[in-house]
Amino acid sequence: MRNLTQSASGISQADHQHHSVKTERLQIQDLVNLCAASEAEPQVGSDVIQGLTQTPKTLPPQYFYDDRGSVLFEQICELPEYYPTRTEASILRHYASEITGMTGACELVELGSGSSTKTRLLLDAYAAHAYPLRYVPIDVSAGILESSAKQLLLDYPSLQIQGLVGTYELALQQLTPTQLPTRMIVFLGSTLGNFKPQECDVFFSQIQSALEVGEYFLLGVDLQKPTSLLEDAYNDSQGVTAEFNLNMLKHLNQRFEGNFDTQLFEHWAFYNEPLNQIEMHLRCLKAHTVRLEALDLTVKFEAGETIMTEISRKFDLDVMQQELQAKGLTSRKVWTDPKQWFGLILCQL
Ligand code: AVJ
Repeated sequence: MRNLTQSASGISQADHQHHSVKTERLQIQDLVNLCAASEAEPQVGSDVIQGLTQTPKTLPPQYFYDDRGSVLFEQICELPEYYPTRTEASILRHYASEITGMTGACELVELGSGSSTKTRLLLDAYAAHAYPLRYVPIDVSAGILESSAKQLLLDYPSLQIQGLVGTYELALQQLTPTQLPTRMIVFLGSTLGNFKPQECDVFFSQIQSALEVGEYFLLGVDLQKPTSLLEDAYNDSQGVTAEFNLNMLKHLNQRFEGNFDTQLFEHWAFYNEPLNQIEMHLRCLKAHTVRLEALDLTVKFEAGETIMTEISRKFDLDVMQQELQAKGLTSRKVWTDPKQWFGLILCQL
C-alpha cells in the first residue's frame, strides 16, 4: 500500500504554530496506484477503450479531473453563469447548523471533495457545536486532495484527515468504522448528475452498503429549471467550460501517451429536455486518426462526429427521495434556495 502519511514541513509547522497534536493528523492513501498494482481493479484505461470504440463515442467524466482539470473546475464554480456551486453554498450557509445539529458528532466522508470549500461550512458548524472533527475526503485527483487537506489542517487545529485518492466505488469499499458516534457521507455539487439512472441505482446501493444503520447521507442535487439558464451555465462567455471539456483530451494524452490535437475538436453543450440532462460533447472538426500508445488503441474520427464527455442530469426532489427510500435511505429533511434551483437532502439509513 502506498501510504503518503505526511511528515512534510508544512504540516509540522502548522502543528507547531497551533501548539497542538503530536500525532499524525493527515493520512492519504492512494487507491489508484494500490489497485493498479493488484488485480482489484479491471485494467486501467479499459473504460477509455470501451468508450472510444463504441458508436457514438463516449468518455467517462472522471477523466476531466487531472490537476489542471480540477483547477479549471474551480474556475467554473466562480463563473457568473454557473449557479450550482454558489446556490448550494448559500443553502449550506443557511442550514449547516441545523444539519450538524441533526446528526450530532459525526465523521464527514466526502465523495469528490475537490477543494473542500463547501465542506468548510459543515466543519465550521461541527466546530461551533464543539464536536470533534474527522474528515475523510475522497477524490480522483491527488493534487487537489493533498493541497486542500493541508490547508484545512492549518485552519482547523483539531481536525483529523484520512484522505483517499480513487474512484467512489473503490473508496466506499475501503471505509473503516468510525470512532465517532456516527458518520455522514456527503455528496455535493450534484455530481450525482453524471450518473445515468441505472448507474445512480448502483451508486445508491454502494452508499447503502458503506453505511451502518443510523448513519447519514447528505446529497446535493441540481433541480430542473428553464433551458436557457441551464445552457448558459454550460456555455459560459469566458470559455472556461470549453477549456475544461477539451482538457480531457490533454489528460488522456498524458495518461495514455496519446496524440489528441485539441485544435481538431470543439466544445458542444446543450440541454436534452426529454431526458432532463445537459450533455457535453467534443465535436470533431475534421476527419483524422488518434493514437493512444499506452492502450495500444487507434481511433478514427469523422468530421462532425462527437464524443460525449458528460451528462449532467437535473432532478426532481420528490422523485429523488423515492429513489433513496427504495434503498432504505429515509429522507429526514430537504432544503432548497428561494428560487428552488438546487436541493440538499439529508437521509438516514
Ligand atoms: C461537477 C459534475 C456537478 O455537471 O455541473 C461543470 C461538472 N461540467 N461544468 C456539473 C461540470 C461542466 C459539474 N459536476
